[in-house]
Amino acid sequence: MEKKNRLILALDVTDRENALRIANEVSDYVDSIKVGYPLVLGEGLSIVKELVEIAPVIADFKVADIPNTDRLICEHVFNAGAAGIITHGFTGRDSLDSCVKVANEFGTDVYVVTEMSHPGGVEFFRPVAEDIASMAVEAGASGVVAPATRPERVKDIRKIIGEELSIISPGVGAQGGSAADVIRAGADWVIVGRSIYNSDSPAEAAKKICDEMNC
Ligand code: U5P
Repeated sequence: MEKKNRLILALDVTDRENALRIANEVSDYVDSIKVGYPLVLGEGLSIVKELVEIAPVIADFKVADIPNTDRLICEHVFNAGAAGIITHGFTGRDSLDSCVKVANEFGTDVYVVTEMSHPGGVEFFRPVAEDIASMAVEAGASGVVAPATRPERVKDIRKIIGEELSIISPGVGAQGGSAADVIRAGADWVIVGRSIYNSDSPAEAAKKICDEMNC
């Protein structure tokens, strides 16, 4: 993903019309659009084909299954035109390897969740986040997902993954995190949803976050 604005839009609206309107409004300010279950279950995977005309798409399906099922999911997502996919890591190295293999065939990116951004994200993830980050490096993932709600954890995870892998970081705005703080802590991109798509002016909201990050 080309680093221009350091902002990824989490497009968790559930209908096509709003999705396309918001995506078009903020396209100057975002490097990518993240879609997940809310939008894809609402409108089908074909929405990805439409959104890639506006910006590169990352599919946040937090893939977490056996290697064969993971492979099938990744193939669908990349055939639809997504430039990247978010996977879990707790399912183990063989499952992650399967996703990375498909991504390499398509020339796309795999981002692995390390520790989630919501309060419950510390309950089970905290003790394994570093191990998952190391595994992401060893498996040849493109990057990891780490919490903007805990910039100190982004710092810890950056130390483990080094400079080659990217950190994409959700939790800014609605979840309480600060874009500037988490970029300072070592994130490459922030992922922002509600603060942008629920705003009366998504473009202004996106611009404000970009300004905070000096991009
Ligand atoms: N997301 C998180 N935290 C994680 C991993 C993913 O918030 O640890 C996703 C959410 O599913 C949502 C987006 O799509 O990032 C954040 O949205 P918002 O809180 O900015 O509305």
